[in-house]
Amino acid sequence: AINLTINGMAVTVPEGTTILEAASSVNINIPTLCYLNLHEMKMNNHIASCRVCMVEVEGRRNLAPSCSTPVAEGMVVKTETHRAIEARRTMVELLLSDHPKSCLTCAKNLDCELQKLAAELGVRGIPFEGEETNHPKDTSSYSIVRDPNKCIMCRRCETMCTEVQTVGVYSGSGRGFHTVVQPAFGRSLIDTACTFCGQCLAVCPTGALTEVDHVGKVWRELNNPKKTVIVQTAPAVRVALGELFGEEPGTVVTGKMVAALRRLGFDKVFDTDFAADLTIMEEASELAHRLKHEETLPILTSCCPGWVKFFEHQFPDLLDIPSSCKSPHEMFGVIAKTYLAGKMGIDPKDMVVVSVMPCVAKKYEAARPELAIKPEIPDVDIVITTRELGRMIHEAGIDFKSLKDEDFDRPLGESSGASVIFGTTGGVIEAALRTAYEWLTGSTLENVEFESLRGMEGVKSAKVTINGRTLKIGVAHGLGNARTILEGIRAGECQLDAIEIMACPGGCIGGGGQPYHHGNIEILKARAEGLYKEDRDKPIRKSHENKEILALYDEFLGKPYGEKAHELLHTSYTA
Ligand code: HC1
Ligand code: SF4
Repeated sequence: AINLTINGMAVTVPEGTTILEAASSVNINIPTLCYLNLHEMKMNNHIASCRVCMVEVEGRRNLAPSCSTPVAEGMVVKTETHRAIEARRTMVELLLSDHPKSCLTCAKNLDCELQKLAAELGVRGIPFEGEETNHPKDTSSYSIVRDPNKCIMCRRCETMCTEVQTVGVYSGSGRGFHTVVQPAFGRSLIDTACTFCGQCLAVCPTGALTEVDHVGKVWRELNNPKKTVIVQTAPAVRVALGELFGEEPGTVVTGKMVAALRRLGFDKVFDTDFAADLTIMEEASELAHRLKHEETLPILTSCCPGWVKFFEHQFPDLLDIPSSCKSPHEMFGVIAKTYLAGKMGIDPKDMVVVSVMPCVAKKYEAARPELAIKPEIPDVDIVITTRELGRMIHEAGIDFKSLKDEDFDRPLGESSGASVIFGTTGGVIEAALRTAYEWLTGSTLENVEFESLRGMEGVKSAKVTINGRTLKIGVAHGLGNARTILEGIRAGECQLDAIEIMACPGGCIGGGGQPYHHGNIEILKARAEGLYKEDRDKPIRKSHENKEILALYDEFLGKPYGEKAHELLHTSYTA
């Protein structure tokens, strides 16, 4: 252990700790900008480029960047000297000197870390008048907008994309004033291997990376009297939306969210969770089918569109192993435009399905041509993120906190606890096991909670014995972890039978469309806990016990994994 003093306080920390971490362990906050800390996910931005976290270390002539300076025995650190504060303010002023001053109209207004720092440090003018750059915006994709003029070269996006996701879309190019972090050869995102996972925009401190905004499109449909506009909400939205209205992370706001969606004018409010139960019926059947017919294993979950894009692009030789199930919100869309439209007596052309998702890749997924009933009738019409829904509620002047809880519309509104946990890493495979176990053994699964599949560790595994055969289950979140597993499969070294993969660290709760967590893993843990709580509170916890699902098969779909289910609920992949 190392002993040092920070602002006169004695502090003892393990060797290798940085000054920043040591300070934070005694609740001394040093401002940061380029820094990222998601250690448990092995994610650090080490470049110390922004110099905003400078502190004074006794005996050293120069200030030290606290994020990258390790502690040493007997060190005396001062974080609040006039010199340190002045240095920080100067760094922020320099960053602002060539930064667009369009904060009022920026998509990151009030969420921008640079703006917040300028406010906290009391920047009242910019002494250096720099030339502003004028790079074109990249609006080539369905998911992400890149505005290079707002890039401050912190390189968090590059760390995220290259080290955590191993996709490697971004790198610094050009020199000096004209340096910019961008895809190689200045390509548009759509022409790269980008998976649209949105993790780069989740960590971008400024408005350089934001989601494609579909709020206007939703308002237009809501105001079109010819259209029946229905909405569905993803599992992870309900434990994060409240953060936009002052609730603690992880607060479950399902009832208020439903009430708010009705106030916004949606004709029906449904739950993607219903379709998550439907996905389990299909996926568990597919697993049972592959086991029985000794077909290819492992089976991989396929509900995450960032992950789907990743394996299509990077592992085109393995396209036969992922499950053929569409993702839950796509399944929901297709059921709404067939079964529900029929029940309601409306033409599917006049129905608009809006998905509220924690994810920006879902925007791109909804536009995939094969995920449609006909070319002019997509399964899902519009996807908005949790943040965009929050904005609509603010725009409409709804007092979210005072709303009384309301329940989803029926049918297609009922869901099990299994479907709720889809939103966190490990949840999809846990949900699948609850059903597969009972179907394959014919006996009741008493303890439905698979502890070893939970938590924030990057790769997790468990063994489950079914009819004398031990199934090996794996979970990976973050595409770098997924790559490790896929390379094992390609090399024939992977012993796993069923694997869940989610592109975003933490799963959907950490999606690129969620309220910004600014690199704080505790927020992800709180959201996961919120989902596990909702699971525990549900009267049914297994997908195959959902009565509305059973009725849907009875009245409309026939058998799980049967002919009609294949036609509507399954898809295929392209290299
Ligand atoms: Fe997800 Fe899913 S869990 S992919 O993370 O399978 O986005 O929440 O809606 O579709 O259900 C996201 C979440 C979501 C789907 C489901
Ligand atoms: Fe990389 Fe994901 Fe960002 Fe695409 S969306 S650039 S894959 S981090």
